[in-house]
Amino acid sequence: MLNIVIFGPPGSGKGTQSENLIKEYKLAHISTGDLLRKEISTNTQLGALAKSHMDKGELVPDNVIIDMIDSYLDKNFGKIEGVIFDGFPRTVAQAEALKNLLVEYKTKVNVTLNLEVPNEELMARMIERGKTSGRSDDNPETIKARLDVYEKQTKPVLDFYKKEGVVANIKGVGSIEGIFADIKKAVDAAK
Ligand code: B4P
Repeated sequence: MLNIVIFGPPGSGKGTQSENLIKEYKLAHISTGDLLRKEISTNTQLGALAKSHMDKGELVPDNVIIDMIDSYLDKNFGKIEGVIFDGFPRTVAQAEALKNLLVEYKTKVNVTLNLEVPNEELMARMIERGKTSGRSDDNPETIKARLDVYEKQTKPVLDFYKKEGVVANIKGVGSIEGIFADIKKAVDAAK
């Protein structure tokens, strides 16, 4: 199996580059952000809970997210050749839970792609995206909160994966194709 974590601050291009990864490697794609937005758009109880956090730029509670991943793996394992984890894990507790879940399936994270993008660029991208995305979290105030949450709660996940020896740093500024070429090199080296 080939399991990839695509990691980086909000707006760093995780979703964008995941689309390229899916085409290239025929892997399953799980975006916790997309799953949560689907719950919101279908007005579920989980969606209402998620929205109350996402609109403030906060993370959705770990137990909710871990349950989503657990049930996804439970339903799909055996049918897939690997997974792209996009926007997950976002806390050290989530990273530990993922490690334990993958051990159950006798597999592991092969590579964590760390997309590096300066904050000014992130802010500009998300403000631009907000003009057309309709995402209620793509406004300057919430973006600031999300960047702050990233620094405090999500960045430590990188140290977790550094200890595991699976981090590949990728410069996330430039053309989407150019960035993907670097990603491909890192993934091929980890296979
Ligand atoms: P996500 O849906 O994961 O969204 P994101 O971090 O904002 O975006 P991403 O990095 O995928 O950026 P994209 O490619 O779209 O999370 C949203 C929220 O959900 C979180 O704030 C949190 O509340 C909640 N959540 C999700 N997962 C969670 C978890 N595990 N635990 C707890 N809470 C969770 O790119 C952004 C923009 O940049 C796009 O418009 C794109 O076109 C543009 N772009 C991309 N690459 C570019 C490039 N090279 N140059 C110029 N522009 C580029």
